Amino acid sequence: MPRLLGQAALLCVLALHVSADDWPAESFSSAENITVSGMESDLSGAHWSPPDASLWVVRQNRQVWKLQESGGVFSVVNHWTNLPTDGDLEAITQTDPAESDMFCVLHEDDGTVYRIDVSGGSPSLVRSWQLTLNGDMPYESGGQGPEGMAFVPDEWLGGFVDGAGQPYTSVKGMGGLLFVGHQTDGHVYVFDLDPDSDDGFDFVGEYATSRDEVAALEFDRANGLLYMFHNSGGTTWNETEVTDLTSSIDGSDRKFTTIRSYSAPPDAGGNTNMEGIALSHSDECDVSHNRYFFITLDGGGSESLKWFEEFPCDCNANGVDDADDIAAGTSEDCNANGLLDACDSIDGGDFDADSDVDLDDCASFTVCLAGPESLPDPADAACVDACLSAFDSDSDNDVDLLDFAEFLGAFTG
Ligand SMILES: [Ca+2]
Ligand SMILES: [Ca+2]
Ligand SMILES: [Ca+2]
Ligand SMILES: [Ca+2]
Repeated sequence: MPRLLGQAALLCVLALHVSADDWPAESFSSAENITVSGMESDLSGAHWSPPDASLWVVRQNRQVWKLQESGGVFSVVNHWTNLPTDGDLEAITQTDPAESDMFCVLHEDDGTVYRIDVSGGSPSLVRSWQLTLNGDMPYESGGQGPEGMAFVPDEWLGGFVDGAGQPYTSVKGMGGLLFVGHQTDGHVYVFDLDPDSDDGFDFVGEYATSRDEVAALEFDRANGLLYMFHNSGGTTWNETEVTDLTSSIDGSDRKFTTIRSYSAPPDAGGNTNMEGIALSHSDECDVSHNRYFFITLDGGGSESLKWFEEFPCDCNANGVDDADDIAAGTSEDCNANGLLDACDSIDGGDFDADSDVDLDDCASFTVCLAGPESLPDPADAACVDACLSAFDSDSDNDVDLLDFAEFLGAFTG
């Protein structure tokens, strides 16, 4: 084959699978090991709950732990055993994170989702839905079954369509849809659950991903992106694929749009049977624009649950890490609170977007003050817009003493 033609053919092959970016957070060995006794084998799924900043972890044999951070350490605040479910649990999520005593777990064999209430201390079964019942989603076969689960509220389903390509939001009463990732073919199956009826659900659609295995799903309620974790089933590869839930026809499948992919941490050695992920949401970023990412390992022994603190935020959901947005000059963080200003609400005198108008905001006012009919002149010229959003109350493109009078009126201290 002529050399150029050969190169073109190679490029076409490469284009079939867009290679993942390097793991963006700290190394596996640098990440905190937060494994506790009892997690050393068969740990399978994880979920992050923003309202009380809790991490939920499920083990195959009907056990769930809830952990919270205090003083830089994650420790167990609850541990439930013998859940009223079948045996092989592989994923955990919440349909409403504000309900801090309710969660759902997924049974791998037949794809049953159990909704559990722990408000009474011991776990009680609220509802169950066997999602394989009507043949929409395959049972486990040859060790390959439904392994990942995430709930997506209706407000984030604007670009989502059902299997027929039609816009779809929930109609059964749950306020969103349940996404289930399957190890066979790496497809995601979406269901509309009836909260009041055992086995009451509608099948919404089946979606291909960029890999032929899905081990875990986690949805970020702050940026509307779904994080899909692929595990080759052993030591070959692990990858996090990010989708905005839009999809298109790809051969005989409908396939989710991939806006980003990350390789897994490369230094986990042979210990790469990663089966679960959780991540804090992109409105929980630190000042370096990073957040938490957790990985569970099946058979990881004393290192079965790892906590990474440097996973990048993407609060504006553009597939670009926010720190890179800032470096490229496409976005700013003028109030230095870790969120891109486009993700903040900077207005009404509240420059640092912390829901008050106080002396901190007053200090920023003095930086932005340039007098009548002059654009603000902050040290970072890219922050003119942030000055105007916060302080130009009469919308005449200056920050002057007329605006200061309004600022004083809004002062909350
Ligand atoms: Ca971004
Ligand atoms: Ca900001
Ligand atoms: Ca403020
Ligand atoms: Ca003004």
